[in-house]
Amino acid sequence: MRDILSSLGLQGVSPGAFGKSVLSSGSSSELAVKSPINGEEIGRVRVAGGEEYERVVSDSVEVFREWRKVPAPERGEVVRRIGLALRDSKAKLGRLVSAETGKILAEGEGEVQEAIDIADFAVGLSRQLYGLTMHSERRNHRMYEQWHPLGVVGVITAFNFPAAVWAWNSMIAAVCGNVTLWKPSELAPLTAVAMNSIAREVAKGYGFEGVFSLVVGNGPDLGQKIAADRRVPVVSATGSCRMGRAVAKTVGERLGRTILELGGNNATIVMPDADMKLVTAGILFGAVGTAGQRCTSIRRVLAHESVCNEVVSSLVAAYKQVRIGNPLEKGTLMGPLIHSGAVDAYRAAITRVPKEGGDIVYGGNVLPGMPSALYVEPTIVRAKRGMPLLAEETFAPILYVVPVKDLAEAIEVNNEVPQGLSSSIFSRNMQNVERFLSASGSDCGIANVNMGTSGAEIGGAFGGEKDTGGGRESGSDSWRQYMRRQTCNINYGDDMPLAQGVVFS
Ligand code: UN1
Repeated sequence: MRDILSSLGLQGVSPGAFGKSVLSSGSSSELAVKSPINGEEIGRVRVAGGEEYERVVSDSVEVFREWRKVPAPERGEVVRRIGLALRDSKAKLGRLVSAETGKILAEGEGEVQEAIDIADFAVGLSRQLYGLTMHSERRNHRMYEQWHPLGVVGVITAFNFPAAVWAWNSMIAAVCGNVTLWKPSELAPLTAVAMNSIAREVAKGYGFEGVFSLVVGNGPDLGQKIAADRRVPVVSATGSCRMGRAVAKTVGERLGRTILELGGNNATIVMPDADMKLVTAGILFGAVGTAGQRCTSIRRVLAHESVCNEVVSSLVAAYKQVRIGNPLEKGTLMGPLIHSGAVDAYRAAITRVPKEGGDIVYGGNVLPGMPSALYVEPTIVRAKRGMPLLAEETFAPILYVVPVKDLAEAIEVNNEVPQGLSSSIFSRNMQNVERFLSASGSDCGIANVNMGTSGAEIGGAFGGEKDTGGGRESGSDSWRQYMRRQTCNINYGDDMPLAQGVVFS
């Protein structure tokens, strides 16, 4: 790990404030980063103090003034190079993601791939920031809309996707002509420093190092500073609903924009006509992948009562095969949880299961004798509709299987939680599928068929409704949120006709 860190430029205490240049003085407070794999310290980052924050933001504003003048396809060229640089370091970065978050290597590398993919997407997008042209109702007039960059985009990310979520935001923001101010999770700042440094190094070659700035904090202070800062017109935040509410309130007070991607409580519906092989494989990845710590993780299975027992027994058989251990070792499917607070939340939920009328049919224990105290068993609970636990997102691998009598009830249960990120259905019946996808079907931002709820591709818009916050990041037309729309009217005639036929003379 030490070699990997030093080859990514992370030796000793890494600086935690990057504006137009690396700021290393200022705050003396350091963040020790411990790997959840074995509790060992893998690195240190200096926390950005108030003065450094000020410098970084004023640098960002200054860099934006120039960056916005660079033609979008040229900005795309910078991002293309970043994608190439990420490819060169994919293996190392993937290992660092795994070491810092505890996700298995395949998922660590997959996350870096997600960053590469969005860079490629953004390159194409840099030539496609289209606006519409409308026919004016006034003679000799032209009306059209164009899109301009907004400025400094604040990006607050969570520990579980310490590379990809920043990339979704910053690669798109960059081709749109914005600069990004990143505040990563204090649980995964090393990946942030490494990713950001790669982007900065490439941008530096074009004289624009400060397009990608970074401030590492410890606790909510810096996030709140960003939320309150009028120099940051848009704040994209990923994390808990509690964090999102605080950010939205502060940004809302100054009438800024937010792009929120908050909690999920995702369900998959299993109909009697489903392909059980797909059901088991899809749910296994969705519920156990990343140790249940994706906001898209499957938390609830809504199984038709006629297949509920079959679903449970095939999942139990699959769960028995899951190798839990060091995520850096080949063959491991599940690593540790991120920290002791996550283990406490897992335990607290497990304790509530019988009290609320549920039955633990698999797992339920924290594993002894592991390299750290953060390894838990993936857990399957037979649950009943209405259990309060079902409305909550516990960021751990606990899966609730709820029997439902028909599709209508399944959709109701799918939608009766506060969150609305992702959802899916397993069925080979097109009526079931289309009803699930219809306006009276799933109310979530993502609706999948014959697959789980997690593992979205970057090409689609990513995000969800209700308590998930309503934001959309990544693909499709999410770029529009990082730009301001300007409607332009041009009179190329010799008269002054007014709209709506108004005569003013
Ligand atoms: C998250 O957990 O915040 O769809 C993002 C997925 C990943 C992204 C998850 N591509 O599971």
